[in-house]
Amino acid sequence: MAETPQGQGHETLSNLLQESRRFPPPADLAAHANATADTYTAAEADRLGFWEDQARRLTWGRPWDTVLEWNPPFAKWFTGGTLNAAVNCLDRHVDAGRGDRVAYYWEGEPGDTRTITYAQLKDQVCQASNALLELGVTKGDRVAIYMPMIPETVVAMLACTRIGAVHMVVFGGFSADALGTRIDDSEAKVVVTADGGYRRGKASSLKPAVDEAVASRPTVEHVLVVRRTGQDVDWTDGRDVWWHEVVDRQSTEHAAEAHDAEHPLYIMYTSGTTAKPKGILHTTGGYLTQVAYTHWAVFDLKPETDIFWTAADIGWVTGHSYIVYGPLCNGATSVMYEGTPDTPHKGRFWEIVEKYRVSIAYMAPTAIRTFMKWGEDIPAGFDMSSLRVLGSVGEPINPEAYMWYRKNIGGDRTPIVDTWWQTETGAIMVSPLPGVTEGKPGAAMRPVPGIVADVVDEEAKPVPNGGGGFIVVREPWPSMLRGIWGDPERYKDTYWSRFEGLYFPGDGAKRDEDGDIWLLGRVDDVMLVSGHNISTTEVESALVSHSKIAEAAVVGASDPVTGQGIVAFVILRGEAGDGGDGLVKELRDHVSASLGPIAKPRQVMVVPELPKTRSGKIMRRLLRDVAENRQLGDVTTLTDSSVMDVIAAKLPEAK
Ligand code: 6R9
Repeated sequence: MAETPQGQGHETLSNLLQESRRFPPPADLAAHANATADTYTAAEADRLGFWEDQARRLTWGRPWDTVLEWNPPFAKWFTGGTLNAAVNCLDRHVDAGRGDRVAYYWEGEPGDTRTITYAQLKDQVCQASNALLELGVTKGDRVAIYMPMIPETVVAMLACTRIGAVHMVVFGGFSADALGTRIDDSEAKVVVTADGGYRRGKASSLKPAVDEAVASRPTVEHVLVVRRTGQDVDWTDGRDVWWHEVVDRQSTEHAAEAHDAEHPLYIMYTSGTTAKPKGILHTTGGYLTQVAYTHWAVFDLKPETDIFWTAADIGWVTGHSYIVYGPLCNGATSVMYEGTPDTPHKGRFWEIVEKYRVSIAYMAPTAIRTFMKWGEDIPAGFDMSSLRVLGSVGEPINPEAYMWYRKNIGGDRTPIVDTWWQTETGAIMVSPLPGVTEGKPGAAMRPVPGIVADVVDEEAKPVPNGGGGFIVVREPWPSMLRGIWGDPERYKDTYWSRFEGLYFPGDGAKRDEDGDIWLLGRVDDVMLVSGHNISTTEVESALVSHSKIAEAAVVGASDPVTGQGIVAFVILRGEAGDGGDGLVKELRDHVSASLGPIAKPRQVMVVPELPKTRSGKIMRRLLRDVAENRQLGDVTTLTDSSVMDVIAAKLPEAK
């Protein structure tokens, strides 16, 4: 067997960290699965033909002339074709007699609920489209959406796409500053917001941040405000308008135009775990094709019977693709939840699963590790027998968390699909198929049909089984980003310059002995200790596999002897108390025993919280700043910027 050359790519440490159990697809699921093993064969035999077949899931105004125009690194899919995203999400289902089907069961945090059918959603979207037109928004204009998780957020997005405006959703937890820089970059003309929303049992405000952000930003002509909480808001006459005053009086008729397949659909700023946020641009035909296909194939979605729930925020790409566009294109019934998982009690998610009989649930490992911390008694109190497929997204899922999820949420019955993708890829790229692939805790397994991804070493050579390196994508895919808003050079530099002719997502990966793919975290987060590349993910998984640890974040801090030394920040499980006297030694020894002495942390610090983005990704660069006694870098994409003060206060030696 060929070896990964010394010092190149990642060495794979995790041989000892093996959860060797395997979970074949349940027989009944496999027997009726949407996607079968043949799908891979079909897609390999004629990749572009396969994507054309998937594009036929959509309703086109005019069919495409050319499936792919590829001028590396710029792709155009389905050129010559026209379609309207809102029509694909709504009108065609209503026209086919499915208007009474529920699109969303919406659950507000305080317990208020709304049930919205496809016909109702279509009417609301038409009204909002007419309102945006009245406010002067025209095709191609950018509209910022800074909202809580309420149905109007979806209505606003679809109203934009209906009239050909480009939405730019900013996570409602971000600051005025983060909103402002995104408005600057996208030159948004209108901001859609709400007075506030409910989080952690109380009304939080949004409008003051918008007021602050738009005060010095003349591109913004209007602020359209949904009344959600009823709290007092400052008002700028002429600029600010209430949603209920402007939208509700509009006609529910709006004749939608079919836009070009490559017409911009939305801009989404990346989570920025490592650098300044980038405005990722997605267009219409290819994006909808791949989100609809993957939602159907990866989750085995049966629109007539499934209740689908992505427990994520719409301000994250996961919400765009798998709360809004994928489910609606497929005519699915989804659950949408406004608030936090521990309000008013720590069983809220499972109560929602029980209440709506959720059959497919999709969430992030960070949430799963939080539930682990709270203990298995909590989910045990609810009937979750309706669940049949579980999904994970956002970070590598540690084998420990996978097993906990499968057992305590999935009743040891449901397959788990660990889906790897990015804001930039638009849709799922690497994932098991629940009716085909054997589940392997911690592995994302293989590229979905129609995607050509690989693991390569420093020289772009494919690694052999057992080898580590970088994940790359070899061929353009329908939902790929079309660029970085206003910055084509940065697009080329960031994604296409590392390896000639290959898309470089920036993640480390390995292939195991079976050839299956494991993701190992951001390359920027990889540590170099005494000449060895060590993945933060693997050390974190080793720490989380210790019975006292719920969450861990690991960084490489500069070290005079070893180049970098491993510094671990850990959160204890509830039942572990203060961890006991010998905790630090215990953990260092545990990592050493699991992965080898080279991976033994130099320091271990117990902290109450970790700095995270809106999608729950740990911002290791900030922890690195702490570990190296530096001033903190950009904190605007943190969900809660006070976390860094809490951590610094715990670490006298790191201040
Ligand atoms: C969808 C989303 C993208 C980055 C990506 C990678 C990490 C996402 C993952 C995963 C391992 C998975 N990531 N899913 N790593 N296994 N199943 O998260 O988009 O916010 O742009 O983040 O997230 O590092 O490069 P985005």
